[in-house]
Amino acid sequence: MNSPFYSEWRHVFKLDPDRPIDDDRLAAVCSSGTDAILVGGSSGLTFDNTVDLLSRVRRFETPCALELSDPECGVPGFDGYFIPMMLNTDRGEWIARRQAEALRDYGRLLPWEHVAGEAYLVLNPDSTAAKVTGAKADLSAAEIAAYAQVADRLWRAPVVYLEYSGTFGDMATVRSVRGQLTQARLFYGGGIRSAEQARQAALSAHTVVVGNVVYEDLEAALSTVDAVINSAKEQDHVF
Ligand code: 1GP
Repeated sequence: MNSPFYSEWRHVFKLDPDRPIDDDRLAAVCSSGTDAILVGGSSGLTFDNTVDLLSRVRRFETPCALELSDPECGVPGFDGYFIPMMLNTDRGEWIARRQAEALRDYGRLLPWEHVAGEAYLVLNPDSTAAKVTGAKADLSAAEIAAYAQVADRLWRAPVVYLEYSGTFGDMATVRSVRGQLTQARLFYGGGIRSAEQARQAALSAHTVVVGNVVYEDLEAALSTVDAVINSAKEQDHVF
């Protein structure tokens, strides 16, 4: 079996189709040396704004994947698709119901060799993602580890995503989760606003996702790319 499309990704910029980004900023982000552009957001995604962003990113060679949380936004032509499944919510619609409805309607159209389930743990209670999904985000380290095992060992999800969106997470917890995973790849996202935070995240997770800072401080955003790639090289050298 071929390696999954995301298996080498260390650094990813996440862009939100619902947030304006001018051509210069988009060019800088896409030409930064990042491994991929991930298109996704917690609200305001439509078919039209998703197509628009994809077509603009396509002017560059950087791979581009979509987090497909709303089947209405199922735009063809991405290099890969992640289907988010929420771990820490009591609302079943976010665990499997919406996904089942999407597959009922669109499953036969999906390029399955480029599709991966993404088991999400939303850990910032103030984030839009937590509010939209009703996530119980205030978890102890032991609870986080247990949810990660559900995803990795029981669901065999290929990706576990620790989502601290908007706030920088606890790296000791992130490292501990990575150490317990048996087959899943660990994505970390949340609150990275500097090269140093990016470096710490790269030492803790397999893949580092950088979002908001792209829109707020481009220079800081761009500095995260080298920080992650260099940290990855250091680790490869050591191990
Ligand atoms: C959001 O995990 C990503 O889904 C990145 O988080 O926007 O806080 O960088 P930030």
